[in-house]
Amino acid sequence: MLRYQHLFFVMCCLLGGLLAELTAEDIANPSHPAKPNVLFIAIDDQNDWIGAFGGHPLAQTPQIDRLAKRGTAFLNAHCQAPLCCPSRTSLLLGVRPTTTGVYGLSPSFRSLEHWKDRVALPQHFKANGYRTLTAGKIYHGDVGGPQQREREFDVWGPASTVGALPQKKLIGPTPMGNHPFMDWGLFPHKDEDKGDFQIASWAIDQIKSAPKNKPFFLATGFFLPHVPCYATQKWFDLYPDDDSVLPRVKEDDRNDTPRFSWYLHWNLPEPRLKWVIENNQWRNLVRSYLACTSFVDSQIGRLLDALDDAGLSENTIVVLWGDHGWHLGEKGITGKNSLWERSTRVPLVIAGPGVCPGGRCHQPAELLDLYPTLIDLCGLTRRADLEGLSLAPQLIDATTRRDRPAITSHNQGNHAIRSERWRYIRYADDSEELYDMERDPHEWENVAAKPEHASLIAAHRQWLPKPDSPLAANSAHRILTYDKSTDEAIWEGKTIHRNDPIPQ
Ligand SMILES: [Ca+2]
Ligand SMILES: [Ca+2]
Repeated sequence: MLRYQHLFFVMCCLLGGLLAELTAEDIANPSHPAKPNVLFIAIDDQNDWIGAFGGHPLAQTPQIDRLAKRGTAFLNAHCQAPLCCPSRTSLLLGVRPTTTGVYGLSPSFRSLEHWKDRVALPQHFKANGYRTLTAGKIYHGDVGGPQQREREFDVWGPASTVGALPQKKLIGPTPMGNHPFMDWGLFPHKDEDKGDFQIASWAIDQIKSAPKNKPFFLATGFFLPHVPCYATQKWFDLYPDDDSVLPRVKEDDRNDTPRFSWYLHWNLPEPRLKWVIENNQWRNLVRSYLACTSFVDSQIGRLLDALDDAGLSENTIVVLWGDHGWHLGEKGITGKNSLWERSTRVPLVIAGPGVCPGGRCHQPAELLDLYPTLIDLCGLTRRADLEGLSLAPQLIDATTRRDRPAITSHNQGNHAIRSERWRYIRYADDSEELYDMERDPHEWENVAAKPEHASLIAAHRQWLPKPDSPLAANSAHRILTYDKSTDEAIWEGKTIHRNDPIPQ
Protein backbone atom coordinates (compact mmCIF):
# COMPACT_ATOMS: atom_id res chain seq x y z
CA MET A 1 0.00 0.00 0.00
CA LEU A 2 2.77 2.38 0.96
CA ARG A 3 4.46 1.80 -2.38
CA TYR A 4 1.30 2.80 -4.26
CA GLN A 5 0.90 5.90 -2.13
CA HIS A 6 4.49 6.77 -2.89
CA LEU A 7 3.99 6.22 -6.63
CA PHE A 8 0.84 8.33 -6.57
CA PHE A 9 2.76 11.14 -4.81
CA VAL A 10 5.54 11.02 -7.40
CA MET A 11 3.02 11.08 -10.27
CA CYS A 12 1.23 14.06 -8.71
CA CYS A 13 4.54 15.88 -8.49
CA LEU A 14 5.39 15.11 -12.10
CA LEU A 15 1.96 16.26 -13.27
CA GLY A 16 2.13 19.34 -11.06
CA GLY A 17 5.50 20.21 -12.54
CA LEU A 18 4.26 19.84 -16.10
CA LEU A 19 1.17 21.92 -15.39
CA ALA A 20 3.25 24.60 -13.77
CA GLU A 21 5.46 24.77 -16.83
CA LEU A 22 2.60 24.97 -19.32
CA THR A 23 -0.31 27.19 -18.36
CA ALA A 24 -3.56 28.00 -20.15
CA GLU A 25 -2.00 31.31 -21.09
CA ASP A 26 0.85 29.52 -22.86
CA ILE A 27 -1.63 27.53 -24.91
CA ALA A 28 -3.71 30.61 -25.75
CA ASN A 29 -0.70 32.81 -26.41
CA PRO A 30 2.29 31.02 -27.95
CA SER A 31 4.55 34.04 -27.36
CA HIS A 32 4.17 33.59 -23.58
CA PRO A 33 7.31 31.97 -22.25
CA ALA A 34 6.77 28.30 -21.57
CA LYS A 35 10.27 28.07 -20.15
CA PRO A 36 10.49 28.85 -16.43
CA ASN A 37 12.45 31.84 -15.15
CA VAL A 38 15.41 31.16 -12.89
CA LEU A 39 16.36 33.08 -9.77
CA PHE A 40 19.89 31.91 -8.95
CA ILE A 41 21.01 32.98 -5.47
CA ALA A 42 24.57 32.57 -4.25
CA ILE A 43 25.69 33.24 -0.68
CA ASP A 44 29.39 33.79 -0.09
CA ASP A 45 31.12 31.69 2.59
CA GLN A 46 27.78 30.44 3.93
CA ASN A 47 28.21 27.22 5.86
CA ASP A 48 25.39 24.93 6.96
CA TRP A 49 24.32 27.19 9.84
CA ILE A 50 20.87 27.46 8.28
CA GLY A 51 17.69 26.38 10.08
CA ALA A 52 16.65 23.80 7.50
CA PHE A 53 20.18 22.37 7.31
CA GLY A 54 20.65 21.89 11.04
CA GLY A 55 24.31 22.95 11.22
CA HIS A 56 23.66 25.23 14.19
CA PRO A 57 20.74 24.72 16.59
CA LEU A 58 20.14 28.45 17.09
CA ALA A 59 20.47 29.67 13.48
CA GLN A 60 17.46 31.74 12.45
CA THR A 61 16.78 31.72 8.71
CA PRO A 62 12.99 31.78 8.30
CA GLN A 63 13.14 32.84 4.65
CA ILE A 64 15.48 30.09 3.47
CA ASP A 65 13.40 27.66 5.52
CA ARG A 66 10.30 28.95 3.72
CA LEU A 67 12.02 28.31 0.38
CA ALA A 68 13.06 24.82 1.54
CA LYS A 69 9.41 24.04 2.35
CA ARG A 70 8.47 24.97 -1.20
CA GLY A 71 11.27 22.92 -2.73
CA THR A 72 13.91 20.29 -2.12
CA ALA A 73 16.76 20.79 0.33
CA PHE A 74 19.94 18.83 -0.38
CA LEU A 75 21.18 18.01 3.09
CA ASN A 76 24.36 16.30 1.93
CA ALA A 77 25.49 18.82 -0.69
CA HIS A 78 29.15 19.80 -1.01
CA CYS A 79 31.31 22.29 -2.86
CA GLN A 80 34.02 21.04 -5.23
CA ALA A 81 36.65 23.29 -3.63
CA PRO A 82 36.67 25.00 -0.20
CA LEU A 83 37.49 28.42 -1.66
CA CYS A 84 35.56 31.01 -3.72
CA CYS A 85 37.34 31.04 -7.08
CA PRO A 86 37.78 27.29 -7.67
CA SER A 87 34.32 26.48 -6.29
CA ARG A 88 32.55 29.01 -8.50
CA THR A 89 34.68 28.15 -11.54
CA SER A 90 33.66 24.53 -11.15
CA LEU A 91 29.95 25.33 -10.79
CA LEU A 92 29.88 27.81 -13.68
CA LEU A 93 31.82 25.61 -16.10
CA GLY A 94 30.37 22.30 -14.92
CA VAL A 95 33.79 20.67 -14.46
CA ARG A 96 35.91 19.85 -11.41
CA PRO A 97 38.85 21.89 -10.09
CA THR A 98 40.92 18.79 -10.80
CA THR A 99 40.02 19.24 -14.48
CA THR A 100 40.68 22.99 -14.75
CA GLY A 101 43.66 23.15 -12.35
CA VAL A 102 42.06 26.29 -10.87
CA TYR A 103 42.61 25.76 -7.13
CA GLY A 104 43.56 29.24 -5.90
CA LEU A 105 42.02 32.70 -5.88
CA SER A 106 43.80 33.25 -9.21
CA PRO A 107 43.67 32.82 -12.16
CA SER A 108 40.28 33.73 -13.57
CA PHE A 109 39.34 30.86 -15.91
CA ARG A 110 38.73 33.34 -18.74
CA SER A 111 42.47 34.08 -18.73
CA LEU A 112 43.26 30.44 -19.51
CA GLU A 113 43.60 29.41 -23.14
CA HIS A 114 41.69 26.17 -22.67
CA TRP A 115 38.70 27.73 -20.88
CA LYS A 116 38.44 31.25 -22.27
CA ASP A 117 35.69 30.32 -24.74
CA ARG A 118 34.02 27.58 -22.78
CA VAL A 119 30.24 28.16 -22.45
CA ALA A 120 29.53 28.96 -18.81
CA LEU A 121 26.13 28.26 -17.24
CA PRO A 122 24.68 31.80 -17.72
CA GLN A 123 25.90 31.82 -21.33
CA HIS A 124 24.12 28.54 -21.95
CA PHE A 125 20.89 30.14 -20.72
CA LYS A 126 21.46 33.06 -23.07
CA ALA A 127 22.08 30.68 -25.99
CA ASN A 128 18.71 29.08 -25.17
CA GLY A 129 16.70 32.29 -25.44
CA TYR A 130 16.97 33.62 -21.90
CA ARG A 131 17.59 37.19 -20.83
CA THR A 132 20.46 36.95 -18.35
CA LEU A 133 21.12 39.38 -15.50
CA THR A 134 23.55 39.51 -12.60
CA ALA A 135 24.38 41.50 -9.50
CA GLY A 136 26.84 40.91 -6.68
CA LYS A 137 29.29 38.05 -6.61
CA ILE A 138 28.63 35.21 -9.02
CA TYR A 139 31.97 34.98 -10.80
CA HIS A 140 35.02 35.35 -8.58
CA GLY A 141 36.74 38.61 -9.45
CA ASP A 142 36.69 40.48 -12.70
CA VAL A 143 35.74 38.42 -15.75
CA GLY A 144 37.98 40.50 -18.02
CA GLY A 145 36.74 43.92 -19.12
CA PRO A 146 33.48 45.31 -20.56
CA GLN A 147 33.44 43.13 -23.69
CA GLN A 148 33.79 39.93 -21.73
CA ARG A 149 31.15 41.13 -19.25
CA GLU A 150 28.67 41.43 -22.08
CA ARG A 151 29.51 37.93 -23.21
CA GLU A 152 28.82 36.50 -19.76
CA PHE A 153 25.51 38.27 -18.96
CA ASP A 154 23.16 40.63 -20.82
CA VAL A 155 22.59 42.97 -17.88
CA TRP A 156 24.96 43.84 -15.04
CA GLY A 157 23.75 45.33 -11.75
CA PRO A 158 25.80 46.54 -8.79
CA ALA A 159 28.95 44.68 -7.85
CA SER A 160 29.51 43.13 -4.45
CA THR A 161 30.47 45.54 -1.69
CA VAL A 162 30.43 45.49 2.09
CA GLY A 163 28.57 48.81 2.14
CA ALA A 164 28.56 50.69 5.45
CA LEU A 165 31.94 50.40 7.18
CA PRO A 166 33.09 51.33 10.69
CA GLN A 167 35.71 54.09 10.87
CA LYS A 168 38.34 51.53 11.84
CA LYS A 169 38.56 47.80 12.45
CA LEU A 170 36.34 46.73 15.35
CA ILE A 171 38.69 44.03 16.61
CA GLY A 172 42.39 44.26 17.41
CA PRO A 173 45.13 43.49 14.89
CA THR A 174 44.77 39.91 13.69
CA PRO A 175 47.75 37.60 13.17
CA MET A 176 49.37 36.83 9.83
CA GLY A 177 49.14 40.33 8.42
CA ASN A 178 46.15 42.01 10.09
CA HIS A 179 44.05 41.64 6.92
CA PRO A 180 41.40 44.44 6.73
CA PHE A 181 38.66 41.84 6.06
CA MET A 182 39.43 39.98 9.30
CA ASP A 183 36.90 41.94 11.28
CA TRP A 184 33.43 41.49 12.71
CA GLY A 185 30.95 42.90 15.16
CA LEU A 186 28.20 45.36 15.86
CA PHE A 187 28.32 49.04 14.96
CA PRO A 188 25.51 51.52 14.30
CA HIS A 189 24.51 51.65 10.64
CA LYS A 190 21.45 51.09 8.51
CA ASP A 191 20.59 47.80 6.81
CA GLU A 192 19.70 49.86 3.73
CA ASP A 193 23.34 50.97 3.49
CA LYS A 194 24.69 47.44 3.21
CA GLY A 195 25.88 46.21 -0.20
CA ASP A 196 23.67 43.11 -0.01
CA PHE A 197 20.55 45.21 0.63
CA GLN A 198 21.28 47.24 -2.49
CA ILE A 199 21.88 44.11 -4.56
CA ALA A 200 18.52 42.72 -3.43
CA SER A 201 16.82 46.04 -4.25
CA TRP A 202 18.29 46.00 -7.75
CA ALA A 203 17.20 42.36 -8.28
CA ILE A 204 13.68 43.23 -7.08
CA ASP A 205 13.50 46.04 -9.68
CA GLN A 206 14.52 43.54 -12.37
CA ILE A 207 11.85 41.08 -11.26
CA LYS A 208 9.20 43.83 -11.29
CA SER A 209 10.18 45.09 -14.74
CA ALA A 210 10.98 41.72 -16.37
CA PRO A 211 9.79 41.59 -20.00
CA LYS A 212 6.87 39.20 -20.30
CA ASN A 213 7.92 37.71 -23.62
CA LYS A 214 11.26 36.31 -22.55
CA PRO A 215 12.25 34.09 -19.62
CA PHE A 216 14.98 35.41 -17.32
CA PHE A 217 18.00 33.95 -15.60
CA LEU A 218 18.67 36.35 -12.73
CA ALA A 219 21.84 35.64 -10.74
CA THR A 220 22.14 37.40 -7.39
CA GLY A 221 25.29 36.92 -5.33
CA PHE A 222 25.24 37.97 -1.67
CA PHE A 223 28.54 38.91 0.00
CA LEU A 224 27.73 38.23 3.66
CA PRO A 225 28.39 36.27 5.86
CA HIS A 226 31.84 36.54 4.24
CA VAL A 227 34.15 38.54 6.52
CA PRO A 228 34.06 41.35 7.54
CA CYS A 229 30.87 40.27 9.35
CA TYR A 230 29.21 43.54 10.35
CA ALA A 231 25.56 43.63 11.36
CA THR A 232 23.14 45.93 13.11
CA GLN A 233 21.68 45.45 16.60
CA LYS A 234 18.46 43.92 15.28
CA TRP A 235 20.32 40.88 13.92
CA PHE A 236 22.57 40.46 16.96
CA ASP A 237 19.48 40.46 19.17
CA LEU A 238 18.40 37.16 17.57
CA TYR A 239 21.29 35.39 19.30
CA PRO A 240 22.01 35.02 23.01
CA ASP A 241 25.04 36.90 24.27
CA ASP A 242 26.37 33.87 26.10
CA ASP A 243 28.38 30.75 25.36
CA SER A 244 25.33 28.77 24.24
CA VAL A 245 25.96 30.12 20.72
CA LEU A 246 29.42 28.51 20.45
CA PRO A 247 29.84 25.44 18.26
CA ARG A 248 30.91 22.23 19.95
CA VAL A 249 34.62 21.63 19.57
CA LYS A 250 37.02 18.99 20.90
CA GLU A 251 40.15 20.45 22.44
CA ASP A 252 42.60 17.82 21.17
CA ASP A 253 40.73 17.24 17.91
CA ARG A 254 43.80 17.70 15.73
CA ASN A 255 45.77 15.00 17.56
CA ASP A 256 44.51 12.36 15.14
CA THR A 257 44.48 14.43 11.94
CA PRO A 258 47.59 14.13 9.74
CA ARG A 259 50.18 16.89 9.87
CA PHE A 260 49.49 17.41 6.17
CA SER A 261 45.96 18.61 7.06
CA TRP A 262 47.64 21.76 8.44
CA TYR A 263 49.42 22.34 5.13
CA LEU A 264 46.05 23.11 3.48
CA HIS A 265 45.67 26.21 5.67
CA TRP A 266 49.28 26.63 6.75
CA ASN A 267 49.52 30.39 6.98
CA LEU A 268 46.35 32.44 6.46
CA PRO A 269 44.80 35.72 7.63
CA GLU A 270 41.86 33.83 9.18
CA PRO A 271 42.77 33.49 12.88
CA ARG A 272 43.14 30.18 14.64
CA LEU A 273 40.72 29.30 17.45
CA LYS A 274 43.58 29.81 19.92
CA TRP A 275 43.90 33.49 18.94
CA VAL A 276 40.14 33.99 18.89
CA ILE A 277 39.80 32.61 22.45
CA GLU A 278 42.85 34.44 23.82
CA ASN A 279 41.49 37.71 22.45
CA ASN A 280 37.98 37.11 23.76
CA GLN A 281 36.56 37.13 20.23
CA TRP A 282 35.03 33.67 19.83
CA ARG A 283 31.50 34.54 20.94
CA ASN A 284 31.62 37.85 19.09
CA LEU A 285 32.71 36.13 15.87
CA VAL A 286 30.05 33.42 16.13
CA ARG A 287 27.28 35.93 16.88
CA SER A 288 28.49 38.21 14.08
CA TYR A 289 28.48 35.37 11.56
CA LEU A 290 25.01 34.24 12.65
CA ALA A 291 23.71 37.83 12.62
CA CYS A 292 24.98 38.28 9.05
CA THR A 293 23.43 34.97 8.00
CA SER A 294 20.05 36.12 9.35
CA PHE A 295 20.43 39.48 7.62
CA VAL A 296 21.14 37.83 4.25
CA ASP A 297 18.21 35.50 4.89
CA SER A 298 15.97 38.56 5.19
CA GLN A 299 17.23 39.83 1.82
CA ILE A 300 16.39 36.48 0.27
CA GLY A 301 12.92 36.93 1.76
CA ARG A 302 12.63 40.25 -0.08
CA LEU A 303 13.42 38.47 -3.37
CA LEU A 304 10.88 35.72 -2.71
CA ASP A 305 8.24 38.35 -1.84
CA ALA A 306 9.03 40.18 -5.09
CA LEU A 307 8.45 36.98 -7.07
CA ASP A 308 5.13 36.47 -5.24
CA ASP A 309 4.06 40.08 -5.81
CA ALA A 310 4.89 39.87 -9.52
CA GLY A 311 2.92 36.63 -9.83
CA LEU A 312 6.07 34.83 -10.97
CA SER A 313 6.60 32.29 -8.18
CA GLU A 314 4.71 29.57 -10.02
CA ASN A 315 6.90 29.90 -13.09
CA THR A 316 10.29 30.59 -11.52
CA ILE A 317 12.85 28.06 -10.41
CA VAL A 318 14.70 29.33 -7.37
CA VAL A 319 18.16 27.88 -6.74
CA LEU A 320 19.97 28.81 -3.54
CA TRP A 321 23.55 27.76 -2.87
CA GLY A 322 26.60 28.66 -0.81
CA ASP A 323 30.03 28.49 -2.46
CA HIS A 324 31.68 26.64 0.50
CA GLY A 325 31.46 26.48 4.26
CA TRP A 326 33.32 28.23 7.06
CA HIS A 327 34.85 27.03 10.34
CA LEU A 328 34.15 29.02 13.48
CA GLY A 329 36.48 27.17 15.82
CA GLU A 330 35.89 23.57 14.74
CA LYS A 331 39.19 21.71 14.28
CA GLY A 332 41.00 24.67 15.86
CA ILE A 333 40.55 27.09 12.95
CA THR A 334 38.33 29.78 11.53
CA GLY A 335 37.80 30.13 7.79
CA LYS A 336 37.71 27.69 4.90
CA ASN A 337 40.46 25.72 3.16
CA SER A 338 39.84 22.36 4.79
CA LEU A 339 38.38 19.07 3.57
CA TRP A 340 36.07 18.59 6.56
CA GLU A 341 32.30 18.87 6.70
CA ARG A 342 32.19 22.45 8.04
CA SER A 343 34.18 23.61 5.04
CA THR A 344 32.64 21.46 2.28
CA ARG A 345 28.97 21.22 3.25
CA VAL A 346 26.84 23.94 1.71
CA PRO A 347 23.20 24.91 1.73
CA LEU A 348 21.52 23.88 -1.53
CA VAL A 349 17.81 24.36 -2.18
CA ILE A 350 15.92 24.09 -5.45
CA ALA A 351 12.26 25.09 -5.67
CA GLY A 352 9.76 25.85 -8.41
CA PRO A 353 8.01 24.16 -11.31
CA GLY A 354 8.89 20.48 -11.60
CA VAL A 355 10.19 20.24 -8.02
CA CYS A 356 8.37 18.33 -5.29
CA PRO A 357 7.67 20.57 -2.31
CA GLY A 358 9.19 19.62 1.03
CA GLY A 359 11.80 17.22 -0.38
CA ARG A 360 14.70 16.37 1.93
CA CYS A 361 17.51 14.66 0.07
CA HIS A 362 20.22 12.85 2.04
CA GLN A 363 22.01 11.53 -1.04
CA PRO A 364 25.35 13.14 -1.84
CA ALA A 365 25.03 16.13 -4.16
CA GLU A 366 27.57 18.50 -5.67
CA LEU A 367 27.40 22.14 -6.74
CA LEU A 368 28.79 20.75 -9.98
CA ASP A 369 25.39 19.14 -10.52
CA LEU A 370 23.59 22.47 -10.89
CA TYR A 371 24.54 22.98 -14.55
CA PRO A 372 23.01 19.68 -15.81
CA THR A 373 20.11 19.99 -13.33
CA LEU A 374 19.10 23.39 -14.68
CA ILE A 375 19.41 22.11 -18.25
CA ASP A 376 16.86 19.43 -17.33
CA LEU A 377 14.51 21.71 -15.39
CA CYS A 378 14.46 24.43 -18.07
CA GLY A 379 14.60 22.22 -21.14
CA LEU A 380 17.87 23.71 -22.39
CA THR A 381 20.05 22.08 -25.03
CA ARG A 382 21.93 19.17 -23.48
CA ARG A 383 25.71 19.23 -23.27
CA ALA A 384 28.15 16.33 -23.38
CA ASP A 385 31.01 18.23 -21.72
CA LEU A 386 29.70 18.46 -18.15
CA GLU A 387 31.05 16.41 -15.25
CA GLY A 388 28.08 16.78 -12.88
CA LEU A 389 24.98 14.62 -12.66
CA SER A 390 21.48 16.03 -12.95
CA LEU A 391 19.59 16.15 -9.65
CA ALA A 392 16.27 15.96 -11.52
CA PRO A 393 15.50 12.43 -10.20
CA GLN A 394 15.98 13.66 -6.59
CA LEU A 395 13.79 16.70 -7.27
CA ILE A 396 10.91 14.37 -8.15
CA ASP A 397 11.65 11.87 -5.39
CA ALA A 398 14.26 12.95 -2.82
CA THR A 399 14.93 9.33 -1.82
CA THR A 400 16.18 8.35 -5.29
CA ARG A 401 19.59 6.73 -4.77
CA ARG A 402 22.79 8.12 -6.17
CA ASP A 403 25.90 5.99 -6.16
CA ARG A 404 28.33 8.80 -6.78
CA PRO A 405 29.69 10.51 -3.65
CA ALA A 406 30.42 14.26 -3.42
CA ILE A 407 34.06 15.12 -4.04
CA THR A 408 35.93 18.18 -2.78
CA SER A 409 39.50 19.01 -3.75
CA HIS A 410 41.95 21.54 -2.35
CA ASN A 411 45.04 21.78 -4.55
CA GLN A 412 46.36 18.81 -6.48
CA GLY A 413 46.33 15.52 -4.61
CA ASN A 414 44.11 16.50 -1.66
CA HIS A 415 40.57 15.19 -1.83
CA ALA A 416 37.54 14.42 0.33
CA ILE A 417 35.08 11.76 -0.76
CA ARG A 418 31.72 12.17 1.00
CA SER A 419 29.35 9.25 0.60
CA GLU A 420 25.96 8.92 2.26
CA ARG A 421 27.53 7.83 5.54
CA TRP A 422 31.29 8.36 5.40
CA ARG A 423 33.90 11.03 4.80
CA TYR A 424 37.21 9.78 3.45
CA ILE A 425 40.08 12.25 3.04
CA ARG A 426 43.34 11.57 1.25
CA TYR A 427 46.19 14.07 1.21
CA ALA A 428 48.96 14.39 -1.36
CA ASP A 429 51.46 12.65 0.96
CA ASP A 430 49.06 9.62 1.15
CA SER A 431 47.98 10.35 4.72
CA GLU A 432 44.31 9.64 5.34
CA GLU A 433 41.25 10.29 7.47
CA LEU A 434 37.96 8.45 7.72
CA TYR A 435 34.89 9.56 9.65
CA ASP A 436 31.62 7.80 10.33
CA MET A 437 29.27 10.75 9.88
CA GLU A 438 26.33 8.91 11.43
CA ARG A 439 28.04 8.02 14.70
CA ASP A 440 30.47 10.94 14.74
CA PRO A 441 28.89 13.93 12.98
CA HIS A 442 31.55 16.30 14.38
CA GLU A 443 34.36 14.26 12.80
CA TRP A 444 36.16 13.90 16.10
CA GLU A 445 37.48 10.37 15.68
CA ASN A 446 39.62 9.57 12.66
CA VAL A 447 39.07 5.82 12.15
CA ALA A 448 41.15 5.44 8.97
CA ALA A 449 43.72 3.23 10.70
CA LYS A 450 41.23 0.61 11.89
CA PRO A 451 41.83 -2.63 9.94
CA GLU A 452 38.09 -3.35 9.65
CA HIS A 453 37.69 -0.25 7.46
CA ALA A 454 40.20 -1.33 4.80
CA SER A 455 37.60 -2.38 2.24
CA LEU A 456 35.48 0.70 2.93
CA ILE A 457 38.51 2.92 2.32
CA ALA A 458 39.32 1.02 -0.86
CA ALA A 459 35.76 1.60 -2.11
CA HIS A 460 36.00 5.34 -1.43
CA ARG A 461 39.46 5.58 -3.00
CA GLN A 462 37.99 4.48 -6.31
CA TRP A 463 36.28 7.86 -6.50
CA LEU A 464 39.47 9.91 -6.22
CA PRO A 465 39.18 12.30 -9.16
CA LYS A 466 40.86 11.61 -12.48
CA PRO A 467 42.44 13.63 -13.91
CA ASP A 468 44.06 15.19 -10.84
CA SER A 469 45.55 18.14 -12.70
CA PRO A 470 48.46 20.28 -11.54
CA LEU A 471 48.04 24.03 -11.04
CA ALA A 472 46.74 26.09 -13.96
CA ALA A 473 49.05 28.84 -15.28
CA ASN A 474 49.40 31.88 -13.01
CA SER A 475 47.88 30.13 -10.00
CA ALA A 476 48.22 32.15 -6.83
CA HIS A 477 46.82 32.62 -3.33
CA ARG A 478 46.21 29.58 -1.12
CA ILE A 479 48.32 27.42 -3.35
CA LEU A 480 50.01 24.25 -2.09
CA THR A 481 52.20 21.91 -4.08
CA TYR A 482 53.82 18.70 -2.95
CA ASP A 483 56.59 16.57 -4.40
CA LYS A 484 56.32 13.03 -3.05
CA SER A 485 59.81 12.05 -4.22
CA THR A 486 61.46 14.71 -2.03
CA ASP A 487 58.67 15.05 0.55
CA GLU A 488 58.74 18.78 -0.13
CA ALA A 489 55.60 20.84 0.34
CA ILE A 490 55.46 24.44 -0.85
CA TRP A 491 52.80 26.76 0.51
CA GLU A 492 52.44 30.12 -1.23
CA GLY A 493 56.00 29.85 -2.54
CA LYS A 494 57.63 28.89 0.78
CA THR A 495 58.87 25.41 1.62
CA ILE A 496 57.31 23.69 4.63
CA HIS A 497 59.74 21.40 6.40
CA ARG A 498 58.54 18.33 8.29
CA ASN A 499 59.70 19.78 11.63
CA ASP A 500 58.47 23.34 11.16
CA PRO A 501 56.17 24.38 13.99
CA ILE A 502 52.54 24.79 12.94
CA PRO A 503 51.84 28.55 12.65
CA GLN A 504 49.38 29.67 15.31
CA1 LIG B 1 33.38 32.20 -0.87
CA1 LIG C 1 40.06 14.25 16.19
